[in-house]
Amino acid sequence: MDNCIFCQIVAGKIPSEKVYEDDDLFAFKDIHPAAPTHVLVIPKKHIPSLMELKEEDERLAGKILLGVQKVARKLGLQEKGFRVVNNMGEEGGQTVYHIHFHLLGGRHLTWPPG
Ligand code: D5M
Repeated sequence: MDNCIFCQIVAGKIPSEKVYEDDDLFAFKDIHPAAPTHVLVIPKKHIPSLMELKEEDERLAGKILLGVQKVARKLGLQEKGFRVVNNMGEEGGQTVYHIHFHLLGGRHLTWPPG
C-alpha cells in the first residue's frame, strides 16, 4: 500500500529503528515512546486493523503473537513483565491503519488505561 506509513517502513522507504524482522513480521521502535521500551510489532502484509483480519490470516495472527514473545525475550522483558496493546478504530485510539501491536515495558504500567 503506497500511502501506508508502516508499509513504507517495511519497504525501507521511511527509516525506522528495527528490532526484529522475519519473512512475515517487522518490529521497530515507536517514534513516540510511552514507556522505556516501546516497540511496534506488525505483519508485513497490509491489514488495516484487527477487524480486517480474515480466516485466511489465522496462521499469521498466531505468528504475530509468537513474534511479540520473541521481541519481548530479545529485549529482556520477560522477567519483569510487559504489556501488549492493539488499538482498534477511533475510540480505541488507532491512528495508523496498518494493524500493529504495541509492546510496552521497562516501567510499572498502570491500569486501567486512559
Ligand atoms: O499507534 C500508532 C503508533 O505509531 C504511535 O504510537 C506512533 C507510531 N508511529 C507513527 N509513525 C511512526 C514512525 N514513522 N516510526 C515509528 N513509529 C511511528 P496507534 O495504536 O495507531 O495510535
